[in-house]
Amino acid sequence: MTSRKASHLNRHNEDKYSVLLPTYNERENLPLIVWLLVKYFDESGYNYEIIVIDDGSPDGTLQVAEQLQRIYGEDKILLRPRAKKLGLGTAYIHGMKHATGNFIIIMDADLSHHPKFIPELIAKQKDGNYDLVSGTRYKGNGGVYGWDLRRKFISRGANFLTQVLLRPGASDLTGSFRLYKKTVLENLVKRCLSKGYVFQMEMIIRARELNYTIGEVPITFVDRVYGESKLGGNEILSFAKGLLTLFATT
Ligand SMILES: Nc1nc2c(ncn2[C@@H]2O[C@H](COP(=O)(O)OP(=O)(O)OP(=O)(O)O)[C@@H](O)[C@H]2O)c(=O)[nH]1
Ligand SMILES: *[C@@H]1O[C@H](CO)[C@@H](O)[C@H](O)[C@H]1NC(C)=O
Ligand SMILES: [Mg+2]
Repeated sequence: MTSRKASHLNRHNEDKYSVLLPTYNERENLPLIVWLLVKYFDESGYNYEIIVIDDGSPDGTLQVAEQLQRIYGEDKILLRPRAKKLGLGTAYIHGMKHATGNFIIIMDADLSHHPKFIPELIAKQKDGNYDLVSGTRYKGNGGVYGWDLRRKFISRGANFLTQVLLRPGASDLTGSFRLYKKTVLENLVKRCLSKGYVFQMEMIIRARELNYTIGEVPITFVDRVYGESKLGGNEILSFAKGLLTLFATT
């Protein structure tokens, strides 16, 4: 189907997609990710809004976001900043409170998640009326680019360990490129206690517990080019702790 045709078809669709973009020091990445989001949404014709949740980035990300808001309009770019870095989990909850869409898309703002996959997430959701659709790096054409061996090993290892321990019914647990029905996401975050990398995983585990249906779409994940990576020994340790806590409590 050509994009013009799709755009024509979807314009009268009642659904609205709220994209939550948490940012911390993403000054270089934000203009491009927003431009790509606008491009793919305009092409497909779906109604959308982009909610930027900046946690007091010292690099001036919020000022960049304000400029983008002037360019694309206040109905398309919503700013919901917080004064300081309070973590990803609460950033999603904060952003969600202001979302007006009946669907929520969660993704990283560092260009690791390409907006070109969003129409596929949406199509998949419609296909089976799934409660949530998760991008997966571990199925079909999915994959990871730009990671060194150490990082690939850690990610694969974490995923494998979780598969064995928790049998979650989804192939990519630590990824964070997902589409949720808003009511489903609200219900899930209420039940999720973990922080950091474990949060994404707990969301899937809880979804499984609540018998939510999960669709999957292969995605490629590209390592950030701009900005600093934060995966260190501390994160790995807290991930292991979180995983064991989940194992013990489910
Ligand atoms: N609002 C907010 N956003 C955050 C926070 N921590 C990270 N982010 C954003 O969340 C997304 C994912 O964080 P990343 O730092 O890319 O995490 P990662 O992909 O696991 O690690 P690297 O890309 O290797 O650094 C990015 O858009 C970050 O800017 C936070 O405390 N608050
Ligand atoms: C989920 O489905 C199982 C098996 O059908 C059932 O036993 C369980 O009560 C359901 N849980 C919820 C929360 O609906
Ligand atoms: Mg990243």
